[in-house]
Amino acid sequence: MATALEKKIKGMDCLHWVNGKYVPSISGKTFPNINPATEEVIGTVAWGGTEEVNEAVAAAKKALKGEWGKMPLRKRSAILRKIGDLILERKDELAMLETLDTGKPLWMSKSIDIERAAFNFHFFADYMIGIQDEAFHQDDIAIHYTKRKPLGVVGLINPWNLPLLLMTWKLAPALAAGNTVVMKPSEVTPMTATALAEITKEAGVPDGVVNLVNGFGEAGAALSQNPDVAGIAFTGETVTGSAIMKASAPTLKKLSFELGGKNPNVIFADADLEDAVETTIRSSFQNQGEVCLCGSRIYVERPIYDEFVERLASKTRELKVGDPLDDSSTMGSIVSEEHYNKVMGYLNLAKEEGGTFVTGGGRAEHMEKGFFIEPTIITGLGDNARCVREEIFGPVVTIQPFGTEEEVLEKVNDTTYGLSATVWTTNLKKAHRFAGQIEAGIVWINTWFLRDLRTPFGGMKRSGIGREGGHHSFEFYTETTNITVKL
Ligand code: NAD
Ligand code: 6OD
Repeated sequence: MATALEKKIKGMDCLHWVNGKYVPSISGKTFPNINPATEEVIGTVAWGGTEEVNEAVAAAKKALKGEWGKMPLRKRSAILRKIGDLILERKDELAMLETLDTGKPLWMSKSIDIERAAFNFHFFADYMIGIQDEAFHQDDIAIHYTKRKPLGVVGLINPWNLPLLLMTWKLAPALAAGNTVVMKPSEVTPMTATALAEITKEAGVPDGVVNLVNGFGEAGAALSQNPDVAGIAFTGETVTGSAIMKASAPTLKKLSFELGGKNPNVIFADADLEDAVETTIRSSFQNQGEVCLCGSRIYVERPIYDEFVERLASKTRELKVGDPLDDSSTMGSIVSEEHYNKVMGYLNLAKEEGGTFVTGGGRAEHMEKGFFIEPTIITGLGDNARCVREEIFGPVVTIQPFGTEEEVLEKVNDTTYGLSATVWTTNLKKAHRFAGQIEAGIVWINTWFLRDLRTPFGGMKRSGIGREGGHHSFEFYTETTNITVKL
């Protein structure tokens, strides 16, 4: 259960953060922030648009010329480490804000979102020290070497599902590389990023280096259009990625996109079934299924199909959808009314498409208020059903049987997305052979969402452009000059 301290935190009003200070919108306009688990208003959010974005970008541009970019590496690294430390010091408060904003269980906010947000800073504080440049001097004619420079002012635009985890996943490497930034959190979940802004100042980040504008898509669009923004790191829907690419085209910004997915989870007959079922519960329903990596298309080899469906359904019925502040809840509410309606729309569609609900199929009726949906397993849908092809981004999975490796590989790759995939088999040769043919940026074998922050993270096809993590993040957040010295 939530502690007394956490119960006291009821939300907060969110302003913008420009040049080291919280500021309201120029127009004074705000919009309400709703707790999706109670439908109560928990604060107001400053409504930023082009004017606010332009001010924030101007502050970030000015700060580029200041001490930040010139700061010795060790000092900048120490500041990043301190941000991580301060996030951990404020873990209970930040976790509460995250839960009030998203509806996810508080224990999850603490043990996953906020822990990882701190680790993002600790990781990049260390990693930045080891970044290497290149040098070539094979003959006596010249020496060639590269020098990395910050990209410049970078826009960080993020979604609502893992708000602080994803914002810090971009902010930490952006700062490590010496950039200045304008953050644009989701309008649905503004609180932790807004709190993070002042944490960066407390840790020693100079004014103007970190800025934040709250608001809707128009604020993100203004960032994408601003000629002084050198790059946009965006996580969100594929269609929003297209809009950002279009808006950024006239000023040819560098883009890093982490977009949607419809990730396959393939279970071969020789899999360790117990492990596959346990992990599939997580990969289907963790964070209410609102994780871009969730394996929402499950394919099971025919000899074990019935047993797998039965075992997964039985474990799914043990999940407890409930009050996010209650530690015994395994799932909380969907993030917003709008998203709840979208997911419910897909459940209605599944019925029309001829699907069978093995579990769930609608609202969690025992919850009087809030946007709660039962974990839902659907069988009986064909490959062309919209629920099998489109990203639902909720606690909904489909299961289909397959006969051969070739057949399932075709199904796995028959999608415009290419973010991640999971494969379950105890046959090592098959695991490697199959994984190597999957058109996705990330493939997990006999596990799911097991992360090492040095590895490339991102999707192919319409699931993204570029990779984040380790040196891949530095490739995005820096520009390189090659210098040649004639001998
Ligand atoms: P979204 O695309 O609707 O919004 C994301 C952000 O973009 C928000 O801050 C929003 O205000 C802003 N935005 C909206 N319109 C914009 C525009 N025209 N220009 C610039 N910015 C704009 O996404 P969402 O609904 O918040 O998040 C869910 C989506 O995010 C899902 O598709 C999910 O798969 C994806 N996602 C992907 C990853 C990944 O790593 N690939 C991670 C998390 C979420
Ligand atoms: O673990 C990460 O680094 C990451 N970017 C996770 C994204 C999850 C999507 O919802």
